[in-house]
Parts: sequence; C-alpha cells; structure tokens
Amino acid sequence: MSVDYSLYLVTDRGMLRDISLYHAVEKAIRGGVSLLQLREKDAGSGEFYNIALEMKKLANSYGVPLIINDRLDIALAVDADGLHIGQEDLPLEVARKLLGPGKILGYSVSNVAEAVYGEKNGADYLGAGPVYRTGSKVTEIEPIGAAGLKNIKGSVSIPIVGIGGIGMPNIDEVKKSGIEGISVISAILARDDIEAAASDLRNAWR
Ligand code: TZP
Ligand code: MG
Repeated sequence: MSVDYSLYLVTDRGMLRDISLYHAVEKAIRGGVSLLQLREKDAGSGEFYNIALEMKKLANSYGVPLIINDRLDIALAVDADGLHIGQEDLPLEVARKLLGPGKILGYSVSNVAEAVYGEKNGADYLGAGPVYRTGSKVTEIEPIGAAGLKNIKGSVSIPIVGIGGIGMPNIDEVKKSGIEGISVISAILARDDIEAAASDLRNAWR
C-alpha cells in the first residue's frame, strides 16, 4: 500500500473547542490531512470501538487511511488500515504477526537504536520524537530536534514522521531534515479554524 505521510493528524478530543471529534476530523481532512491516527487515551474499549468504526468510515470516504493507537484488538475489530505502537506497548514483532502483513504498522522512536530495531522488526514507518517540547504528551524524553530527526532518517530506509510540538513556526526546519511527513495534534485540533490550520501546514510542507 502506498501511503502519503505528509500530514498525519493524531486525535485528542480533549483539545477540541466546541466541536465534535467527527466534525473536527472532517474539517482537518478537507484541509489536507493525508493520514489519521485515532489516539484517545481516556476512552474505554466499547467507546473506543464505536469511535473507531465512525472514524474508519469518515476517513476512508475521503481516501485517508485510519491508524489505531495502542489497541491491536480495536484495529482488528474495525478492520482499520493500521496500528501505531510505542516502546511500552505490545512487542513490535508480536503486533506485526497478529496484525498481518497487509496493514500499516507504525512505531514510536526517539533515537537511532530504536529506529533500527523498528525497521528490523516489522515497522512500516516510524514516528520520531518528541521533536520539540509539547504540552500534548507527558514524557521524560528530551526533545530530539531537527538534528535528531536527521540522524534517525539517516539510519533507516522506512518512512519517518516527526512528532511533538510541530507547527507553522518550525515546519521548515523539520522539512529540511528530509523526513516524509509531520504528525500533529494541537497545531490542527486546538485551532479555531481547523480546516485552515491543516491547509496551511499542508501547503507549507509541499
Ligand atoms: N508523541 C510524542 S509527542 C506527542 C505524541 C503523541 C504529542 C504531539 O502533540 P502536538 O500537540 O502535535 O505537540
Ligand atoms: Mg502507545
């Protein structure tokens, strides 16, 4: 499957201002989001499943693939296009085996060793970060910056998306690192005009 990683939206309902997740995501896709990850850390299984079903229909109706964060069971249950896991989730090779070869498997990394491990053990793409400081995720990992992205990019041949604190002020610097795309939450979802925010990022990336 050929995937466009250029503008990868990750969800967090907690960031939204007076808009439903459904409508926010639809606006973001209209603005130019090319890939969608459902990441709702506070949703229980039943609720996550229902949201995932709805997001799958919405995203796929625009030709955008849906990736599920953390939950292999939900990814399988809704026949999502892929799964994204991190260092503390299911082992990568186990996820690869259970997900099957036809699905997209993403893996979070913050250094070259993790990236090389990811490429060797079944990841289709890597989410590298945090690139900059962000209020969207609590982490003890120091930001890797554009230099960290460049190092990771040079160590593997699978696609890389940067994540963490990316937005219009630093998108050019990120682009120069040579990676395939950016993954964002707040630079799209916390904005008043979600469609314009996505479209500005998309145009800046091109
Ligand atoms: N993983 C590393 S940083 C991050 C995640 C999920 C949060 C990204 O959110 P934002 O608002 O784009 O900085
Ligand atoms: Mg995770």
